[in-house]
Formats: sequence, C-alpha cells, structure tokens
Amino acid sequence: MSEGVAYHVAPPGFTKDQWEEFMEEGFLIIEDALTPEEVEYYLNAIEELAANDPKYDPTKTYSPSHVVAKHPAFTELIDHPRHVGYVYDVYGELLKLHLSQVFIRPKGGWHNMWHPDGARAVPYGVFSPELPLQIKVGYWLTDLPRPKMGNFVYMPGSHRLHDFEAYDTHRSVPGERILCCRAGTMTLMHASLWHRVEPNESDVARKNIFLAYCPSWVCEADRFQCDPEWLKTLNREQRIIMRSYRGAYDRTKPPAEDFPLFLDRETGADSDPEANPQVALHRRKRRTWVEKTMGIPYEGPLASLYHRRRQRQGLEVPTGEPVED
Ligand SMILES: O=C(O)CCC(=O)C(=O)O
Ligand SMILES: [Fe+2]
Repeated sequence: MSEGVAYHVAPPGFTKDQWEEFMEEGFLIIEDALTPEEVEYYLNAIEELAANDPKYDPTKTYSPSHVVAKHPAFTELIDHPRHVGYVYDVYGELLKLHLSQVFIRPKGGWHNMWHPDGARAVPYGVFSPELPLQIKVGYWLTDLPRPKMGNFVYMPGSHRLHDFEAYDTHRSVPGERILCCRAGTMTLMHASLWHRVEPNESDVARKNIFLAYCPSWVCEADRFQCDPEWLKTLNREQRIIMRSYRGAYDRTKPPAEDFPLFLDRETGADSDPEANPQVALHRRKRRTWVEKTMGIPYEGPLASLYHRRRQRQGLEVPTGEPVED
C-alpha cells in the first residue's frame, strides 16, 4: 500500500441467499433500491442527456452508451456503493466497467429479440460455464405494472444454455418471465441469461439505466479509451474501474498503483491472511467473495483432480481437506 492514498473498504454485496438465487435464476431483483427522490434524480439526468443530444428522436428507441462520461449523475454510478459491492464480489481486484447505457423505449420503438449478452458465435458460457463473464446492473425508473410496456423478459435458469430455440426471434416462450416492477427496482443479470424485450404498446416511455461489469481483461463494450481530461475528474476507484490503460496487456496485468482497488470487507486488509507475502501485492492472488464464501467448486471445478493426483502420489493434499472419490 502507498503512503497517503485513502483506500476504501469494499461496500456491501451479495448475501448468500441472494447469490444462490442469482446463480439459480441468472437474475436477481431488489425492489425499492432507489428512493423516489433518487428515481427523479436519474430521470432528470436522462432528460438532460436527451435534450442535449441532436440524435434524440422521442418516437424512436434511444440508447446512448458510455453515459458515465456524459452526465455527472451517471459518473457517480461507476463505483456507487449501492451496487459496486455486488460486482466486486465476483470480479474482485480486477473489476472493470464494461458498459454504461441509458434506454428510453417509447411506444412502437425498436426492441430486442432473444439473445444472451456478450460473444455470440462462441458464447461466454463455453469458457465460463458457471461464473458470468459479465454482470449487468439495471436501475428501473418507470413503473412497469404489466407486459407490453417495453419490459425486459428473461428465461429463468437459461444462463446454462449456449443456444436457445427462440434465439433471434421475438417469440413468447413458455416459462419466460416478463419483468413487471416498480420504479426504483434494481436488477442483476448473469450475461449468459437468454433475454428479449417486450414491444411497448403503452403511452409510457420505459426509462432505465444499465451498468455492466466484467473482469478487466474482457473487452470494453462502449469505448476504446477514456478522455484523459475526464479521467482526471474521477476519484481513485472510478478511474481504476474504467481501466483506460495505454498498454493492451495492462488490462490483464494492471499497474501496481491500481492495487488494492478495495480493502477486504471483513478484515480491512489489502491482502488475504493466507496469501503468499513473497509475491508483490499487484501480482498476489487475492480471493473474491465468491471464492471465499462458496468454496469448491469456485476454487476451480477441477481442483479436486489435482488433489486426488497428489494423494495417489503420497504427497500432501494442499488444502488439508479430505478428497472425495
Ligand atoms: O432494454 C432491455 O431491457 C434489454 C436490452 C438488451 O438486452 C441489450 O441491450 O443487450
Ligand atoms: Fe441484452
């Protein structure tokens, strides 16, 4: 740790129950995450963004991205303590903002067909069948009491599929869930979840914000680099989470000054108690909340094979755990 740098403890994230629901459904709904005043605040910011954008057409779907750099209300969301702890729980010290986007979906506007987020021809799930390579945080700013209001629609549990019968269609599929929610709801989506968007046949324009996060070595979705002058206006955590590096490989091996991103929620330390102190801090393995809390298989699904091989060779099993056959 460097002298004179004010490090912060990671804000709260998943409870165990929330994590289990998220991994089972591919989706988590947190109602009343925003107060009515906060909803108003973000709605005003969306209105300002649209009013200053010559491309805005109120009869069409409006979906500007990289909005964190376009309005201070969205800049604050990069590391907002209301949600950043959740994505830190999964991506830990390599957390990056993948995308920031606002949607206004008016009556008759373009709406998405069934798809997962991320890569398509060879989806994320082929390489990462369990943990998401991207999590999308949604803030819902208009009441959506019924279908046909431009609602988000998903197939619960479908993050385990690499292909889907209704892919690239608008078809309604048995078992799908149409998100009907009050303004102020926050959602988290596993990027491999199959989803689509309802048509909007109502007179209410659906408005919401999305912030997607990923490990820093997964590509950005809405920028190559950030404006250096804008970066100077950010706090330390926001600047790190944008990961606007000059060297391509810095995304995989970020510079020493970007560690720690956060201090441990329980211990307040920048390192795990069992970590190897001979390894420099910015290269030292630091376990995510998911690894620490859920244990195997998050140690690595094949770790038990390594332990079994060591046991066969009469060597010490590193964890000291009994190996199941
Ligand atoms: O607007 C929505 O509800 C979802 C949009 C979407 O799926 C996307 O932008 O990838
Ligand atoms: Fe999507």
